[in-house]
Amino acid sequence: MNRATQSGAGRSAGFTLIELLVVIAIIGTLVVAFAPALSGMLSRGDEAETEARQIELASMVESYQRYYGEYPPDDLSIIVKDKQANWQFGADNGKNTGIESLVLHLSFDAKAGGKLDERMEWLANTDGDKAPVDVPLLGTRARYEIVDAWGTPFAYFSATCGSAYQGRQVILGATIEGADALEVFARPWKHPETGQWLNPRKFQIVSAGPDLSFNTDDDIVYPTVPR
Ligand SMILES: [Ca+2]
Ligand SMILES: [Ca+2]
Repeated sequence: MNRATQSGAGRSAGFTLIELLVVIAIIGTLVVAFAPALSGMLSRGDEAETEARQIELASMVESYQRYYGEYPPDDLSIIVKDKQANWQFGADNGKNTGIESLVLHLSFDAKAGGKLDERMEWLANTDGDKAPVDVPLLGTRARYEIVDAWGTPFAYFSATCGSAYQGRQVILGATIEGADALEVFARPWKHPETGQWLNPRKFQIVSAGPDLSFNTDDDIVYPTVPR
């Protein structure tokens, strides 16, 4: 009786070891098989987060337009309203200009629709520049950009100052660990079929997407580019 029990226990331990190895092998196979799908799911999560930021931001831009009668400019040298004329932008380094202008214009007056002080996690200062005085509402001299889910500043284009959008902007992109930030160029989008500007006379908010480069197929554009 005793011998039979011991023998059974020995077999059971043996099977457990084999089963363990089989389970490890199965897990390994599953990880290899589903890693691309998992990566794709994470990427889609970043895309959804980026789109959500664009939609909320667009709502702030429309609120600003309803309040001031014009869209926020994408050029820091342009002061749209008298009440902002005394505010000091400081010297422009030519980087991230459109989105920095948007941050500043949304940060002058809470009644104009800007709620960026509630979205500080969206803000980064990839080029490290500063204004001579604190930015109203944000309470800091940092000239912030609004970034997408990959940490690249959005490109903000406004057609307020003419029927056409201005040319390219220089964006200092996401910092990859151990490397200098990437300096990339962004251009406003045109409708692929008509060749006309997307959202004419209004604005565009463009994310470089997962490839961190602008004007490529994975860009996430507000409003959406028909493809
Ligand atoms: Ca900046
Ligand atoms: Ca891209």
